[in-house]
Amino acid sequence: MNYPEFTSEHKSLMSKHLSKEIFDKLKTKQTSNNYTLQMAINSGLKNPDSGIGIYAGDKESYELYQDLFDPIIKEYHNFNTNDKHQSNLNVNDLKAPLLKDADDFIISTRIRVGRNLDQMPLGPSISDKQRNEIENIVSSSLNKLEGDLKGKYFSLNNLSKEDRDSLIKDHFLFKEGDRFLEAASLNNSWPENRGIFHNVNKTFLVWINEEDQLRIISMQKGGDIKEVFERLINAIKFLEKSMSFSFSSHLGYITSCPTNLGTAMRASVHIKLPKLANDMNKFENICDKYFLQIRGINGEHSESEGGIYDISNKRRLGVSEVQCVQDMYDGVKALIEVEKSL
Ligand code: ADP
Ligand code: DAR
Repeated sequence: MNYPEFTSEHKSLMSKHLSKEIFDKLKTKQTSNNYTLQMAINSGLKNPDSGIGIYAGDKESYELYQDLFDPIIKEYHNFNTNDKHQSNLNVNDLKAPLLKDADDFIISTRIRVGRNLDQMPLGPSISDKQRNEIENIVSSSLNKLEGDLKGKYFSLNNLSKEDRDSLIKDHFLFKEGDRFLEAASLNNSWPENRGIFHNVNKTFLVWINEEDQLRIISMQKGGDIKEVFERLINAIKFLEKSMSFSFSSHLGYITSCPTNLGTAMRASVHIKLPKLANDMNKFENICDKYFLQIRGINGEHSESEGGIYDISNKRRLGVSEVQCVQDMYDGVKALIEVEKSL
């Protein structure tokens, strides 16, 4: 493999930090899962518009290729090589009384975490056999859930196109892997061993073998952020009884994309802010102050519609799960106050 010819088109943190010196040091290495530097950066090379441009194929990748991952993690998360990550999933530490205007502005609330099984490589380098094993381990555990988490697992192969499209339209199911995931080998053998578990009310869902091996999701209409968080915590604690998730004291929960490291949590609301939508400078300044990210309402790389935005925490690594949700709550409260004042 020759040193890539990066051009001004390449916008990713990978292209910014992959010097010829680092490339020459890492280009012949491979992890115990035979995951190479070329595999790690392929998505960023094939998609020059990538923001990050690199994926890990296993927990080992973050150490073996740390000369490249560390400056990317530092720039994205403001997190240093020797920093430690602390998890906190105690809902009692969250200060989030129901916002009195919640239902006037907040259409829905969703909090998700990514998880990967400790004994497996990550999605970019797992085999078809391992992906099948993961689906069996996770779905059989989920099918033992009781109470309001009780539900059913649906493999993509067993869902009609109409049902798949309806679940995607209603924001419950992932879209088929995009070109970034495709070039990272995360769509390999699609749709085999991919699927979704959900309870009757679709307030608790788990995606299996998308970008991470699990995406554990709690969501509901309205703005009761604490109730959504509590349901997610209960589900995580149940799953932890029957499976061990990949975790390190430095990087927290290990994920295929470095942007999700740490808590692997995105806590979001779909919120109506039509007046702030007319003053994006003010809107973005408030979001920056509260460490919030603005997205469209159909997931990543989508646009806002009708003055409705997906607002979520930007910080994931070096802060706890409680802090991620607190960031989102405090920011959403501030946005509503400003929207009301305009
Ligand atoms: P992730 O948050 O897991 O990284 P995306 O941002 O792509 O994934 O969103 C996945 C799906 O979840 C999309 O259909 C998106 O519209 C939906 N979604 C995200 N946040 C909310 C929310 N607060 N309420 C309803 N749906 C949401
Ligand atoms: N599209 C890739 C990943 C960005 C972060 N989003 C994830 N992980 N879904 C990029 O490098 O832009």
